[in-house]
Amino acid sequence: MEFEFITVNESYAKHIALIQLNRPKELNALNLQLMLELKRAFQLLDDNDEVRCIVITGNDQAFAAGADIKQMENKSAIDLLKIDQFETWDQIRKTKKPIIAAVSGFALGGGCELVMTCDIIIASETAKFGQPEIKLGIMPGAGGTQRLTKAVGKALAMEMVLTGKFISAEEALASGLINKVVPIELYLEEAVKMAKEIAVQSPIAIRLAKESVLKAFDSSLQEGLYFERKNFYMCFASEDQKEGMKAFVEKRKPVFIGK
Ligand code: DAK
Repeated sequence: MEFEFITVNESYAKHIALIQLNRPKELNALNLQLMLELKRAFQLLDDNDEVRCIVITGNDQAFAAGADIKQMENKSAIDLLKIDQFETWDQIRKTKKPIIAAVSGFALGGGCELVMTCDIIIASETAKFGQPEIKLGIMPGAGGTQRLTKAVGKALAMEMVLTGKFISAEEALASGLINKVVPIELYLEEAVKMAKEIAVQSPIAIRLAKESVLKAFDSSLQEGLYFERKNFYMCFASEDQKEGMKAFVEKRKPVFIGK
């Protein structure tokens, strides 16, 4: 796959694809083209049956320092409306396969929002998370006020959004924003390790389970429980369910095929 601002490796490891943001001089600032490339990459990987888990990363210095301020500077509200970047973000959010973010350095503004649309977040000790839009006279627009608040709670979210302060990887871990902090030389390796644990499971059960967990964010408990129940029944329509349970009874490792 040929892209200008990202690189995509569909078979980084068995059943695992790697997307790398690649605008290092601009700290991976998310310009419009980069976001369109990301949307396309996630669609292609979602459609590729060989891929079971997607890892997205930046570089040691930055995951992404936010949307491209230079590109946004002179835009009017109507320009933004016409560009309709939300369509791109919505499509990325709809990716069915699990996404693990491997984060080092800055994850700010749109960069932090992109990280929060991922399913699991592994960070290096140097990672810094923040929603500094307030310092630019704007506010988060790609889910920051909602996902951050749901992840870390009102107190810290309010402080981060209203002051623009960054939090460290350790603070992000303690507040429930991320899954794990590891030394800088290990963050990608650790993310791929977790991707491998996911990739050996039934892709069907994984898809339904991801969908069900995400449902908890935008529904009442009762609605979420009904949704979960439907997806739980659906697992029993798969060959993988039969294989998984048969393997348990036969005391061997299951081999899942995604059917
Ligand atoms: N945009 C454009 N360029 C950026 C950038 C950004 N967000 N962040 C850094 N750069 C560029 C710098 O301009 C600099 O370029 P040159 O001057 O060398 O040409 C280069 O990257 C290196 O940056 P610094 O020299 O500033 O490096 P430092 O280590 O001194 O500082 C920093 C690192 C991350 C603290 C600093 O660069 C910084 O504060 N960056 C801005 C962070 C920020 O405010 N981020 C939020 C941006 S607003 C939407 C979806 C999402 C969004 C909006 C709408 N829709 C769906 C409609 C999101 C909005 C945002 O993210």
